[in-house]
Amino acid sequence: RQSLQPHIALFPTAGMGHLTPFLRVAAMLASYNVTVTVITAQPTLSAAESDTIASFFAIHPQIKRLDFHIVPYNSPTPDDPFFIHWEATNRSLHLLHPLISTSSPPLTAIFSDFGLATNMIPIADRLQIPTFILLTTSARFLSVMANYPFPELSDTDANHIQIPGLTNIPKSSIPPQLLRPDKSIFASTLASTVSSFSKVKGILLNSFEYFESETIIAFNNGQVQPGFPPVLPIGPIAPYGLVQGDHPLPWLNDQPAKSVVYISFGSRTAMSKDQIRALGDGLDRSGHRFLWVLKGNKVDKEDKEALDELLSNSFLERTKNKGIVVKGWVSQEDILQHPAVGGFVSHCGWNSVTEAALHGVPMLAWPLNGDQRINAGVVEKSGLGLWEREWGWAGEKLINEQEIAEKVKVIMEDEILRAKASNVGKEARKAVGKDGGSEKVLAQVINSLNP
Ligand code: BUP
Repeated sequence: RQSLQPHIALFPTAGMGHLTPFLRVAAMLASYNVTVTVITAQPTLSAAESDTIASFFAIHPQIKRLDFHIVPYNSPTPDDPFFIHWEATNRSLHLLHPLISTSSPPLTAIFSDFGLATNMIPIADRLQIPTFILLTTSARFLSVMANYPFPELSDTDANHIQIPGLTNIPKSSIPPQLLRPDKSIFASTLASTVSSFSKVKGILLNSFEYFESETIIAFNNGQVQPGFPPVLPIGPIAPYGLVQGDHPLPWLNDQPAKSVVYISFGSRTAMSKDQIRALGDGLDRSGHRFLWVLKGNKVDKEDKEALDELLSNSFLERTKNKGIVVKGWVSQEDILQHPAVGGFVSHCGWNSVTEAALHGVPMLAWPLNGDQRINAGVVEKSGLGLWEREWGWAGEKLINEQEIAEKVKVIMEDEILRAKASNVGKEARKAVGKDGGSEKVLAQVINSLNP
């Protein structure tokens, strides 16, 4: 099984939040002269995923493409469509071995999404190659995962989950589906993944020492869990320069430096109509220019409502000279590095957080689901932004326009916050720059995989 260079297969689960970092790492590996195969589960759930996959392979012809056709799965209980897709992929994974066992040159490692790791490890074992998990969330959320299922809580610590070696985490930040006795797909996938952690060679983090030093150190000192695999910060994983979607850039080019607040809640979060209206009024009241990416439905193919069905004509008319609202895909990486952008209102999907970190853009963390409250804690602690904890999970309460306007003004006007965020940006760029911590870790991983 001799070959001249490593050959790594990468396999993300469904959702842009998973596909994006995998494609970025694939492009990075290819730039180190590694042979790379990207495996994607087909058909994809969202149009954003299929469009992105098509344009990625068009600009990276040297990267091998493996479309893995999954058997559809009808969940007996209602669940998030992205998690149903994960489950379908897991249930189809026994079909993968013959497709990759004859790869040329032979595979030397698999980088798996955590959601597929349990079923991927036996395949890698048969091929006698290591599995790495490429983590799509924060190291801090990994510390929650590593302690799941949570032990029975005594009365005294009923409001916190204990994380050995680190500060405890309030239950109010734990995704509610992990605290309920009924098992969602997310909860059961997590439970099985946790038992796989000890079998992987390493966990690659889209994070960097400065950003999550306490957590990374606690993991690598064995304090969070003895025998845990090394956690390997290689982030913030750099964009790979895909140009796609509706471009608000000509509009941004006409705005003064740092005058625009960018608002996006990621690829799979739609707010209630009332909350959308209050957010619009809050932006208007803040007095700042804005660029708002608006979603009306979790799955983009089903997002059919026009802008004027989600926002009133009077709002659109009133704000037409100072803000734009976009429905559809934008290139967030171009927006966050644009000089006109001075702040980012975000749901704190981990990719969005690391992208804001890379460019030092002050954030207003407005977490709504999943790992996002834990990620918001990282944003707050690192100085990258503000988090108003009382705003709760999605739909828990309606946040009114005045509260929103006040917070937007802070991230756009507070010079101390801006300086702290800018410092995070400097540290992030140092980490991925030449001889930076993350750059060195990635080079070491690649060297360790030389056949
Ligand atoms: Br929306 C949108 N353009 O219009 P997150 C998102 N993105 O480039 P999510 C665009 O998609 P999970 C758009 O830059 C980021 O890389 C954005 O990932 C990009 O959130 C990615 O931020 C979205 O992790 O995923 O989509 O909610 O739930 O897995 O966190």
